[in-house]
Amino acid sequence: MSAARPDAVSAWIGLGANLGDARAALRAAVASMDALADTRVLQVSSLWCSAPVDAQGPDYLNAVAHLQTGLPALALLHALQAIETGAGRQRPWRNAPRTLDLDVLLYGAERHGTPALTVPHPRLAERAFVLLPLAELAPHLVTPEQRAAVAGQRIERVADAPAWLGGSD
Ligand code: PH2
Ligand code: MG
Ligand code: MG
Repeated sequence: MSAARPDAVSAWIGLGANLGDARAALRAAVASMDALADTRVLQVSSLWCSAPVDAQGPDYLNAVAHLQTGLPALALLHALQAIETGAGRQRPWRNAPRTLDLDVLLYGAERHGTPALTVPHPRLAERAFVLLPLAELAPHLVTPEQRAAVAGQRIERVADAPAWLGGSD
């Protein structure tokens, strides 16, 4: 684990996968994020199983991780994309099934919009698979109205943290 700088910011990362051994991919991604320069994983949510939203294919496994990082937002994005690539991520079409997806949901209080990165994530509030694990870690970041708006989406908590991060299933 590399020490985060004292001026590091809190970043909230959405993890998802619905191809291959999704649980193993999410578990490995948590370890890879913790190994990034100037970055520590402070908290990881439970593991959730969710129906694809605006997408086709198998059900997803999803989780949210809370990082403390000294990396600037774009450097963090690029580091997450390298982890996705290392996990065999391919991008044949928009929202295609994937071996690993790592999305920057929130980067401190920063509001930032470029073609490469928009934070807060523009679809954060539309997705139960983001809001429910995020609310576990940071209830103050999710309003009752946001929860109510996604109440119709199929999602189920399948494993507690940190148990799902352990070596055996
Ligand atoms: N990711 C998407 C599109 N749809 N649906 C679920 N349930 N989980 C995801 O992670 C997900 C999705 C695009 O990144
Ligand atoms: Mg995504
Ligand atoms: Mg993504």
